[in-house]
Order: sequence, then structure tokens, then C-alpha cells
Amino acid sequence: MSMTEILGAENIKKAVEAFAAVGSFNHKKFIQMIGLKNRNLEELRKVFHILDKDKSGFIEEEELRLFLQGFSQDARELSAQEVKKLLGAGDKDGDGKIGAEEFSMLVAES
Ligand SMILES: [Ca+2]
Repeated sequence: MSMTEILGAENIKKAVEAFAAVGSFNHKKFIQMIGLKNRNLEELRKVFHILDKDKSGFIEEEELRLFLQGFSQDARELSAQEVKKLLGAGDKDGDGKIGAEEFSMLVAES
């Protein structure tokens, strides 16, 4: 299942366009706009697995850089500072990456 099947192409387009400017990314607003909060756990897991490109079970820094592209291929990359902020918000146990549980928490907090 693809991101557009889970979240809808229109939602994704709007959310990605809203944060097109470098440095403007706000994960809470993005998660709200893209409708992630309204998804069930199974759908959240699918989204997580798409973002976890190498299927390591974690979203690492490199994958966070490509976070927006996980939703839309032509989206921009996140800046180093945006990655740092997103990681800081999502990495609850401080291991430098975001696991599936942490991803669910990040969505729940948004
Ligand atoms: Ca990974």
C-alpha cells in the first residue's frame, strides 16, 4: 500500500506544499494536515514502514532527511536543522533514531 492510498493524494500535496520553504517544516502541523492523526495503528505502521526505507525497524537521520519525499517523491529534503528538530521531538529514548512506538507517540502528540 502506498502513501497516497493511505492518506490521499490531495492531503499529501497540500501538506508538502505548505512546507515548501527550507526551514519552515513543522512536524505537528504537517502531521495534522496530512491526516495522520485520524489513522488507525495498522495504517500508522504502514506509513512508518514506508519511511523506514532500509527496513531497519527505525527511521534514522538519513531517512528523516528524506521524510517529505517519503510522502511525495518530488518534495524537498529537510535541512540539517529540521532533521535535528524532528529527531529531537520523536526520539524519546535518545538512541538517535525513531522506532515504530516513538513514531506513534509523535503522531499522538501532534
Ligand atoms: Ca531505517
